[in-house]
Amino acid sequence: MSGKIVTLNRHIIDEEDKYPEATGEFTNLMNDLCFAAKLISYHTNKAGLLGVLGETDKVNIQGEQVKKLDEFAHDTMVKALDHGGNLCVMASEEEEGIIPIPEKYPFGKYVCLFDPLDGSSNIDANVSVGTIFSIYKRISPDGTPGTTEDCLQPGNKQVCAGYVVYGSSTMLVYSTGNGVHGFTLDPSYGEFVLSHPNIKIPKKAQIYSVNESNFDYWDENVKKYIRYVKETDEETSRPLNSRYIGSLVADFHRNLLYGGIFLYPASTKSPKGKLRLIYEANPMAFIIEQAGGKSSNGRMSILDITPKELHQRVPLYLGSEYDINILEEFIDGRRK
Ligand code: FBP
Repeated sequence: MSGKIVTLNRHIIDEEDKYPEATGEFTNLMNDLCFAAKLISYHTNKAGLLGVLGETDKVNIQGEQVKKLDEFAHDTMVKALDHGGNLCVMASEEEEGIIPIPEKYPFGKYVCLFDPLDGSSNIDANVSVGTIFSIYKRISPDGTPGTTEDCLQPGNKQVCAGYVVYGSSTMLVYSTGNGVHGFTLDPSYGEFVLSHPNIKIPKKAQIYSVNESNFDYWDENVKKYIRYVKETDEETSRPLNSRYIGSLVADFHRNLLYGGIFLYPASTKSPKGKLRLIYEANPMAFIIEQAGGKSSNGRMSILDITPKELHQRVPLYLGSEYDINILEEFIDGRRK
């Protein structure tokens, strides 16, 4: 590794120095989040040995059977974040309502929304999974318990977003609005070290990622776009290559680095889409737009949608601007 070694902690402190009004609360919050990620990474890597594979007897608000590792990741995030005095409220994919900060702890000025373990269907097969997080400043009065309204802010109000991918190595990728930076966990000394500074998505996609088994349930214009990416045309570098893992974090991370478009359209099976706006779509949209790409629900940027419910779903498209523009032209009929 040439040049200076920049740990995540050092990077966050340097980022915070850009904000003269900063109090250190954000740095503390990110440190707690980073600790949670290390603990989840350790358990994910050793899942088969620690008896955390398989299901619990619980069903979550999404109607999904809760996996043991889902539950572990959720509990770890809550326990790592609830007592530092940095948060006023949290929300998680695994919890129906908002997660209040216990009265015995101080109420901070930040809000954290998270998907503790994304890609649950892949856990037991040792396929990459992840954690997704989104951070806002509170809008309710300081010093009081946070509210649902604090959690339902549009994505363009995020002060930070990111994800951790537990794959061949564990990486944490985040942005505070000053570009996108990736850190690799060195398990030998337990530090996230800067390995991918200032990530920019390639200008054009070479990959498309979608669950094509839903093809028959899609809107005709979405079908037309998928047929378009599969046609042969050298001039526009088509066909795109098909890659789909079924873990949003893993599919997104690959496409961010290699250049690709991720699609989870609405369908007659899921008329509002499958993926959740506040702790899946918004953080990934923040990252892709910070990396020079574009997010969309087919008509507008994901970041401009005002959430109405905690577990609201949304059609989700993420990729380079060139590819998302073409997709939107198919969806609104400008392209046939
Ligand atoms: P959770 O695992 O957090 O519920 O996430 C949903 C998810 O697994 C995404 O990671 C992934 O992109 C999508 O669902 C896969 O859905 P499908 O199996 O319908 O293709």
